[in-house]
Amino acid sequence: MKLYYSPGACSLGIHIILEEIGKPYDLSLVALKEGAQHKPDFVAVNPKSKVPALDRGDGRVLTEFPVIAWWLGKSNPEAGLMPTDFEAETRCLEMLDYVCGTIHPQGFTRQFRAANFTPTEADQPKVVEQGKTLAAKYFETLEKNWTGGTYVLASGYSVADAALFFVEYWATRRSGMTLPPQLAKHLDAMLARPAVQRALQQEGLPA
Ligand SMILES: N[C@@H](CCC(=O)N[C@@H](CS)C(=O)NCC(=O)O)C(=O)O
Repeated sequence: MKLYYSPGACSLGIHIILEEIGKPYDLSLVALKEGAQHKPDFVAVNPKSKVPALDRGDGRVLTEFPVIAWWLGKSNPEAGLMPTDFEAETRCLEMLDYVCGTIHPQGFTRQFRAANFTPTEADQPKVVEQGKTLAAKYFETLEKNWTGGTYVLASGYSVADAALFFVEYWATRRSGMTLPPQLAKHLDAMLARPAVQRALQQEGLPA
């Protein structure tokens, strides 16, 4: 398998899942800051010009974080990263969707790519503030409705934790936000996992 990633991008969550699974895989750098996602060699891999993208080992590439996470979890059952109980699996997919479909784009893409949300440069600081406000609101929603223990699902550790981790990491390391208590504990629990430490180190990111 080969993961196309950019250091500190949302692909970090998939990188963590691969480290948790522990099977051999390669990393292929797509330097977003240099616009590598738009270069023909990567567009041939993922025409959407986004990371993560996962070559499953035979040239068949998967895109979209929730689907890659689900596929990795299901195809490596021994790693125990995708709940087997139907209700718990459904809740896992629900969490993946909330992180990747709402918190990431509405909360953080607004902060990191403000120009995508307004044609007027002078309005960009307002877009960044709006992103922070939304991200804080989404985190509060998770905090108030937390049904997990240490990890976000009541069923235990899963790919959903790797997803929640990357937005928590952005919030605290890039956005200067303070997480509500339960999410702060979740972030700490994730940082204590060797797989998370290895992924951060391999991407050259601070713990
Ligand atoms: N819907 C995609 C979104 C992935 C995404 O937005 N990735 C960002 C990095 S965090 C990216 O590749 N951005 C490149 C760009 O916007 O030019 C998913 O869930 O995988």
